[in-house]
Amino acid sequence: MAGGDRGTRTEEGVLLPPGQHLVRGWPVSHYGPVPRFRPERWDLRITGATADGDEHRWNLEELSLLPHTTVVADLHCATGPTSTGHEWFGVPARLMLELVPPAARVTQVMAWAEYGYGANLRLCDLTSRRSLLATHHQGDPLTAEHGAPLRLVVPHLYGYKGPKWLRSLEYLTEDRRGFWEERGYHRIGDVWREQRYSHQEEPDGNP
Ligand SMILES: Nc1nc2c(c(=O)[nH]1)N[C@H]1C(S)=C(S)[C@@H](COP(=O)(O)O)O[C@H]1N2
Ligand SMILES: [Mo]
Repeated sequence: MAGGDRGTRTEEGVLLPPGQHLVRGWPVSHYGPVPRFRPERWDLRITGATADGDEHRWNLEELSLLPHTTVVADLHCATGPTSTGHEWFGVPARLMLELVPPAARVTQVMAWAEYGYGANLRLCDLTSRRSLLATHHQGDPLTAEHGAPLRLVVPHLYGYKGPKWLRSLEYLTEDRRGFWEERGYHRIGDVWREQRYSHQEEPDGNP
């Protein structure tokens, strides 16, 4: 069974993480307004403690020239709903970390979206085989409300760990909390361990 011995199998054959319920379709869920996409101004940046000390940037065309892959995954919101069967297409997050290696002292990464939304992630969650910087969903470009032109997808973590409208990855050398992590949500957010709330965090956890 994927993800260990937790979770329940629904009548539809979907393996649900503990405490989640199945929803039909694909709800839109985020805090704040949907940003307007301005292609001429848009870039993706990798900043912070890079091994070479430099900031790296890609525009959408440069990003589209990188190797892409498809990942089919469910999307688990930490408030309970799970939507299923999402086919994401994009650049493996692991590839970005290979192109721009973090300095040895980097402990985690802040994934930043438009309007200052951020999610802190461990390096191991980003280098996980199924983590993706997605541009497409079920073969079509992402819609504005679902994160166009780019969103982070980390299938084994709750939805709040996957910023829509992704703009940068910042390599961090100290512990920092993202938007929902500062508002009572878990700093790791593993759905199969039901790491939903910050009060569940263990003091010796990593990061
Ligand atoms: N920029 C940004 N990304 C975000 C959020 C947000 O508020 N802002 N909410 C997250 C949460 S809590 C969830 S569950 C998913 C929902 O994605 P969906 O609207 O495509 O279903 O987006 C995530 N990405
Ligand atoms: Mo969510």
